[in-house]
Amino acid sequence: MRIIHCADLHLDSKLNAHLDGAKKKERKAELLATFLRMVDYANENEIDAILIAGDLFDTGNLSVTARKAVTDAIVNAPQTLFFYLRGNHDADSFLSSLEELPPNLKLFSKEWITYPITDHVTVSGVELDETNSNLIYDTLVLANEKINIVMLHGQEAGYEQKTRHKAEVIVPKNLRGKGIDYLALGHIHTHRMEQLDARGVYCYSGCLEGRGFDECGEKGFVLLEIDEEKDTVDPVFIPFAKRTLYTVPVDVSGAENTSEAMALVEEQLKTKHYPADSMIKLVLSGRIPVTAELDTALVSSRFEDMYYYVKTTDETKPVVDFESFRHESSLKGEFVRCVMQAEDLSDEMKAEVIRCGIFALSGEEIGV
Ligand SMILES: [Mn+2]
Repeated sequence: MRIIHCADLHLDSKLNAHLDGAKKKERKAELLATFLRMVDYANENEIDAILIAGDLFDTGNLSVTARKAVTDAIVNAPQTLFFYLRGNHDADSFLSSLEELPPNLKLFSKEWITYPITDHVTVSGVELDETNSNLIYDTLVLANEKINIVMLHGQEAGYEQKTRHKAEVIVPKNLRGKGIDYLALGHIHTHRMEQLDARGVYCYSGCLEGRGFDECGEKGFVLLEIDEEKDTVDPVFIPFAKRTLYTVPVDVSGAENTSEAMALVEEQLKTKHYPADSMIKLVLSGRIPVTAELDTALVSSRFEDMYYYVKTTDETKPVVDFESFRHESSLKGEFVRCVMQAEDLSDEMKAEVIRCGIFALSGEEIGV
């Protein structure tokens, strides 16, 4: 038997925080298309069930397109069971829009529900909220002789919260010794798998597509190969995203202008071999002369033909070569000397004031 474990698809995500313009709309469509492609994969590879461990949708405010596409994908794959456990982002609008529940769509509630897939394999789950999240550990009862898959959506206790939205906490160690073979989790957007106890593992599948640069690297789902005779569950991560996001730090220390910075960026990109459909965030760092002009928009434009999307952020620190201004008998020189003597400014503050002042005096735009 083969089962897909996915989570955190966040369909209909507005992507406002991550992208701009037409790309936003395109990526939104791509998120949905990747879900549909995963269902095609299931149809083509004799997958018996798809576990959706929460956050199928990003909000309750669903487009007709997403609602219809997901419904049709489920209805048109009657041989595949869809186990849909709602996460903190999922509202009721999808389920309430269904005229009737497709027989292959299995849902969960605030109390444990166990579904047998075969005589020997079960899928259990419970949807967490603030009232039940502490109570689920004592109420889970599984048959020890079966292969037991359990689904939950929440933040692993002790794991740094990176997502912006509050979710219920899961304490995996409280689920030890319960007869779990595979604990399919959702909420954390990076794939990771850990030993639960002597018998089972717990696993976040991660999201199916990265949306922003806090979701870099390979994204996809977990394919479970279950051998009912040998009593084994073998999970394998399958990268499946249409695009991968990369954050690329580039040290541009010493660059006197945008051209020199771009040369350093180019050098760096040459050593990587990112596919042309990637999304790239260049993070420029290092110390550059206070007089250096650095135009991040130009840097992005320069490389945007090489990739699907490029954005650039400037995290450089300006350094003031005080000596070069000491004897300069110009307004700039006078200004720099004046700032350097200010006693109530930190060195960092002085550098920033000088940088802005010099650009203002040169008639350049001041990027702050
Ligand atoms: Mn979530």
